[in-house]
Parts: sequence; structure tokens; C-alpha cells
Amino acid sequence: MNVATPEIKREATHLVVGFGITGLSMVKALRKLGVKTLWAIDSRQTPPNHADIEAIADCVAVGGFDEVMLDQCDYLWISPGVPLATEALQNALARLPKEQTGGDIEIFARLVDDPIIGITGTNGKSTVTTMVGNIVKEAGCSLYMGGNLGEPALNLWMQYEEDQSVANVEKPVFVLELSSFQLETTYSLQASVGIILNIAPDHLDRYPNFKAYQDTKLTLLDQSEISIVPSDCPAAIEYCEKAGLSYQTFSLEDPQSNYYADIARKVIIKRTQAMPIVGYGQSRLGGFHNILNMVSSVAICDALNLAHTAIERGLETYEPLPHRCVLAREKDGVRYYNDSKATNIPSTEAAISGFAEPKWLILGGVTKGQDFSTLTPELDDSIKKVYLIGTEISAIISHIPKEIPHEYVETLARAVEKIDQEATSGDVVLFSPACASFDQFKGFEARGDHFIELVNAL
Ligand code: UMA
Ligand code: ADP
Repeated sequence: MNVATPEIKREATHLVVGFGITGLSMVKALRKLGVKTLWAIDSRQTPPNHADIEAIADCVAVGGFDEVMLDQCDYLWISPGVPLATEALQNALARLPKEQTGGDIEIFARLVDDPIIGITGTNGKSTVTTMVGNIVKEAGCSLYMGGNLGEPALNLWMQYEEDQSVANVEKPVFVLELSSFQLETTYSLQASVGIILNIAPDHLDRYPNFKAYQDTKLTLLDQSEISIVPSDCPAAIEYCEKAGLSYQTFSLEDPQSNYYADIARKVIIKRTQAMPIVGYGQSRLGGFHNILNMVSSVAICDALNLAHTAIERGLETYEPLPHRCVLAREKDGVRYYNDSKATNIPSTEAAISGFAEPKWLILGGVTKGQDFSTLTPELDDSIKKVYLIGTEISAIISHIPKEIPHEYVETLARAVEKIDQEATSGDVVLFSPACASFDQFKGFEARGDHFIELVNAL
């Protein structure tokens, strides 16, 4: 890691872009810091948090990105939902020195000196973030957890400052889930540990190609004292080697990695010690991908020097997040798993390969331009039948091998009803749609809740 922490000049004019929860957190944090002139803009006519932001900032404009403010500001702080490539921002980004631009994580990076853990990847971020959070708490540290997970990082900083003003905060640790959107505007983070969980195609509607998305994720490694990368991610390993970074590797079972699992013994091994450092036999998580998530969590917490007993307890007491490959019901020996959070192909691949049992798969929704031919190899004879739902099945159906029975039923209700009639004891039902939900539902949570209601009504 070799990054400087630039100063935030209070007397300058700061412009925040976006009125979402991140924008609101930036406005509050900058005001708390005492910046003299604070402006905020949003391209939407009726953005959220308008009244709150108007009450804090000196001047606001909505319904477009105000050109005068963009021309006159000294600092430009951009919310993650607004791509840097947005045309209206180009002149300001070209005019300002890099250290006078960024996003909420960049501001956070300049304010926090305590240990920070940065977690990014295409899948498993929320699971690993909350798992590490649970371990950190078990280890007796004061946990501040958020980022892309939901609570903006600057709210965590403000909470920390408030706690600190009441009493000394014991062993604070900030655990941050970081999206590629946030990493686009972050370059001064000094994470104690930074991890890339995996990188697979996603968000290709925002990036020109996969490499651009991958390169954004990799920037976390430059900003971490200890980097942790998957053994099977040559791009990440090459990046660390080229930059001369200190890094550790992890994998599901490869004994050449620094951290890996012995699945038969349900233990996680650190190569240099050649012996289990943590057992995970008491964990309630299912699927190989969750074992991998436990390996990565152990790697992070070991790098932080947390006690192995606390790490083991943290894995044991971890409550799985809803909608991520969680058992919804067992009925007549058939187990129904809700994996509604599987909104891309790699997460569905992980769910399929996570179970050896005969499977019924429910797929479909908003396909987001994904190439479903990559799913074809996973659709082997362990799949008894695929039921397709949603309004965009043409991108999927042609990639299901002819010999695997499949049928379009449109709705989740119809799929569940049919599977209930056909599945037999020992089968696993995977609702792991590989697609976003917006064609039929408000979000993946509503879709998963609907699945749970349906299976409970059987
Ligand atoms: N928007 C405009 N004009 C503006 C500002 C925003 O149209 O001027 C739109 C954006 O295009 C986007 C929406 O408003 O569609 C929200 O953008 P935002 O930057 O205001 O987002 P926040 O509400 O602040 O929430 C963000 C993250 N959202 C995004 O990155 C899109 C949240 O992650 C995150 O939890 C939150 O900050 C706290 O850190 C959400 C997400 O979907 C859950 N993340 C993506 C993912 O996980 O795949 C990256
Ligand atoms: P994220 O926050 O990155 O979206 P989540 O932990 O919310 O990740 O999980 C999203 C989806 O990815 C779920 O369907 C989950 O079962 C699946 N998943 C979780 N961990 C992994 C992993 N290590 N590899 C692949 N898929 C995973």
C-alpha cells in the first residue's frame, strides 16, 4: 500500500452530486467537518431527501446537473449511482485536480485512522461483510459496519464521533462492503485488510467491458495494507505481483492457497501453520460458496490478528442473511431454498454446484444483457427440471440443453405449484433466478418473500 491522504480544505466550495442516502451522508459529514460553502445537485426532478439536504446545504439545485455550480466548485463529491462517465460531469472532472474529486468512501478515507476492512467482489460481499462483522463483535471490538451493505460509510464515521464524544470507543473496527461504483471514486483508502472475493461479469450496463469492471475492483488492492485475493483469480494475483503488494490467497480446497478448507473435517487451514486454525462444523450455512465465504472471513480476521476462538465463535453464531440460499421449508423430504438474491449467473452457478442432490431450478426475471451460454455447463443431469418465469425468457431458454426438461410457466406461483406435484423426497428446489426481479417484483427481497409465502402455503 502506498497512498497519501489528501487534505479536505474547509474554506473551499464543496459540491455534492446526488440526493440519495450517500449524498445525504456526504452533506451531513462535510457540514460537520465545518466546510464553509456547501452545494448539492441532483439530476432528478423530485429526488429523495430534498428537504433534509436543502436544510443543511447552502444552495441546492434539482432536475439536472447545474452547470454554474459544476463550473465554480472547488471540490466535487459524486454519489455511487452516478457514473463518472456522465457527460455533464466531464468538464468539472477535467478541470479539478484529482484530489479534489471523489465519493463518500474517499471522504471517509480522509477522516478515519482506525482499522478499516474493505470487502469487494461480484458475489458474497454482504455475506462476508456481516460474517466478519459478527466475528469482530465476538472478538470484543466496537463494530462499525456498512458501506454498500446499506448504512453509508460516513454515517458510521459520524456515529463513531458521537460515541467517542461520550466515552472512549474500545478497539473500533470499520467493516465496509465496497461496490465497484464506490471504488470508482476512491483512491486514498488505507484499509488494514482489503479483499477481492471473486470477479465475474456483472454491471455491464455501466462499464464498457468486463476488463473495465474488473480493473475498478482491483483498485482496492493498492489501498490495502494486507491484500487478500482468490487463488483462482489470475488478474488479482498479477496485479499484486506487478505492484509489489503484500498479499495472501484463499480458496475452497487448494492446499497451495494461504487459507483453504478441509471440507471432510469441516476445518479451515492456514498453510503456513499446516493445521486447522478454525472449525466450522457448527455453522448453519449451506453450499460450497458459503464455505468459501467462511474461508475468506477467516483469512480477513486472521490478518487482523483476532483470536481464533473468537473467529470460530463468530462463524458459529452467524445468522445467515435472508434470500441468500437459505432453507425456506422442508416438505415431505423436499428442501426448498430461497436464493432470490441470485441476480446474476455466477451466483446461480454457485447455488447449483453447492448441492449434490437432484435439483429443481427456478430461473428468470430481468436478464440484464447477461450471456446465458455460460450457465449451460452447470445444467447437467443433476437438474430434474428447469422452470422459467418472468418476461424475458428468450435470452435464457435457448441455452438450456435439450436433454434437460424445461418449461415456461411465467409466474413463481405456478412453478412452485408444479414442483410440489412432481418432486420426491431427497430433492432440492432452488429458487435461484440468475436475474434481477424488476419485471414482476419491487426487488429481490419482495420476490424472495413471495417464494417463502408460496412454499409455506403448500
Ligand atoms: N440518481 C440519479 N441522479 C442523481 C443521483 C442519483 O438519477 O443525481 C439515481 C442513480 O442513477 C441510482 C439512484 O439514483 O439509480 C441511487 O443512486 P445513489 O448514488 O443516490 O444511491 P444511494 O441511495 O446513495 O445508495 C448507494 C448505493 N446505490 C448504488 O450504488 C446505486 C447502495 O447500494 C448503497 O447501499 C448505499 O449507497 C449506501 O452505501 C445499492 C446497490 O444496488 C444497494 N448497489 C449496487 C450493487 O450492490 O450491485 C452497486
Ligand atoms: P453481494 O453482496 O455481493 O451481492 P450476497 O452475499 O448478498 O453478495 O450474495 C448474493 C448472491 O450470491 C446470493 O445468491 C448468494 O447465495 C450468492 N453468493 C454468496 N457468496 C457467493 C460466492 N462466494 N460465490 C458465488 N456466489 C455467492
